[in-house]
Amino acid sequence: MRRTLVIVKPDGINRCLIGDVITRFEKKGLKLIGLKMDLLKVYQLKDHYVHLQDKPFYEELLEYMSSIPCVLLALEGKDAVAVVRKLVGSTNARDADIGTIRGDYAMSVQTNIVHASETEDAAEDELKRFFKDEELFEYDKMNFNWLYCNSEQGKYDHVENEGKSSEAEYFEEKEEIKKDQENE
Ligand code: IDP
Ligand code: MG
Repeated sequence: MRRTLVIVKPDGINRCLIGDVITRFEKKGLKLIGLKMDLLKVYQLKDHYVHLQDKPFYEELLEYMSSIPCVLLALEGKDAVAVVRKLVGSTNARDADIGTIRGDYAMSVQTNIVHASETEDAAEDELKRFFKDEELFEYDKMNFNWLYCNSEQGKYDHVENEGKSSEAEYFEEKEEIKKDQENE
């Protein structure tokens, strides 16, 4: 399972979209493992947006992102980083696909409702930047078995570790044990 960061930005808060944004991720099947409101500090944002420091809109971006509190979500799921980026849509909300958060709710390249980590490495760095270890939770979710098949849940990892290569071999072995037991 992978983890990723989403920030409901100041325009998302002002446009009363916190609930809708969380609902979209929840309904997709992403697991909420951290949630909080925070006024982002300029020093945090300077790290967060270091890749944009030479852009003409950089100062305005820092000002906008630190203007009022944001809502931060840590989400977990298989391929969570890519799945969440897909749900969020492209940066310029006017070009974003309908059905995505930005495509459905925004009109701007800057005030585009949410931030979502771009890569798995970035996600790990960003989660560390905005969440303390004790603010991220591990817990069982009731619908987990309906969301992922057994192999996607890593149920056969131990078999592979024992030198078996596949789910099929695991079942073959289980069948053999069953037959042996019947013959005893
Ligand atoms: P992303 O949010 O889709 O990952 P990035 O290129 O990483 O896009 O940019 C970070 C944020 O900077 C955007 O979400 C947006 O708020 C702002 N931004 C990006 N490009 C522009 C621009 O051309 N004008 C104004 N703001 C921009
Ligand atoms: Mg980005």
